[in-house]
Amino acid sequence: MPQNISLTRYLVEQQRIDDKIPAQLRLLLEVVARACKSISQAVNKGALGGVLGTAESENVQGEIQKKLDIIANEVLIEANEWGGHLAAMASEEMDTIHLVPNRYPQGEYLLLFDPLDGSSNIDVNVSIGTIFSVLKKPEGQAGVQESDFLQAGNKQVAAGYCIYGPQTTLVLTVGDGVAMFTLDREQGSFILTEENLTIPADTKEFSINMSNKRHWAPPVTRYIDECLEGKDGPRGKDFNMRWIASMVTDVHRILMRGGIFMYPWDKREPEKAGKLRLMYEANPMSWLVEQAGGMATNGRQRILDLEPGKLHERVAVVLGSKNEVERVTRYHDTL
Ligand code: AHM
Ligand code: MG
Repeated sequence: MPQNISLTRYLVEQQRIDDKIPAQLRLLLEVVARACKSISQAVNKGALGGVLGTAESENVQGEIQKKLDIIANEVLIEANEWGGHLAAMASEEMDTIHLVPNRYPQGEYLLLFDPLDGSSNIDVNVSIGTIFSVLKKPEGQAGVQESDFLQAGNKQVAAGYCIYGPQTTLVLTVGDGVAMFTLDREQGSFILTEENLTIPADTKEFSINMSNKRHWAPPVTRYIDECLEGKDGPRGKDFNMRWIASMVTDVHRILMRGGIFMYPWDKREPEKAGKLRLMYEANPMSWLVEQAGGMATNGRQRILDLEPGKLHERVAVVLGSKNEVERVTRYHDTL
């Protein structure tokens, strides 16, 4: 791989290939990356920057907001409002969509994000991240409505996340494989550090919040029980478990070395499909995983084919190494 390719150069070169990244989309991705750099700085300062702890507010999901949830949300909005590449934004932290103010030109893209995923890890200095998904505004209409955002994940034109961990790393797809960039703080830019990330089809590592076991549906219990039986059980091998409670970090591990991640439906709130949000958590992560050769379902159907009914819709998530996700999905068919 050539050395020292910045995100900017990578995007320009991608744009030259069949105009794969139109100019507005390139600008959008650069702006999101710039916003992630600011969020990364705020995260790094921690207590010194007065950014830890809880704010006085709740978001639309009824969750108490952390100061950093709000800061990250504002950074992303302010960075993206004026460039002329966006028509509107939607976020986990905002009840409804945020239109680009009239004083700025309107672009053709819609941006969705979870500004700070893994909020419960902020105050304990464990990796957290920003997840984003980009859609095109439907053609031939003036203005933007919330319903314009309700497109299946297979309509995404770009998706990615930035993880704030020991390194700050941006992982991106525009539908042609997955590329990874590491923030070089001296240069102040994201540098390409890996291309064509690939998830192995088999794994010995699963990721699920085991404390919810008593609430799971039978196919999930069966799958995990079989893993726990180890090499003397039906799977014939020992499994390891990891659960970081930041989806962005758990999925990053899977992109790096394989594994299966699950946040399944459970019976505590049967009307909700699960905890995670379809449009700005499951869809972008599912596309990245598929682009890396993995698979993502809600236990029954491909996540990217689900037609969203509302902006903050929740979904059960099973994603990662293909053969394992296929197995869990098969168990849902037979139980
Ligand atoms: P958040 O977006 O409010 O941070 O919530 C989503 C997070 C995911 O990152 C993670 O996989 C999950 O919630 C952890 O949930 P739990 O605390 O139930 O294990
Ligand atoms: Mg989240």
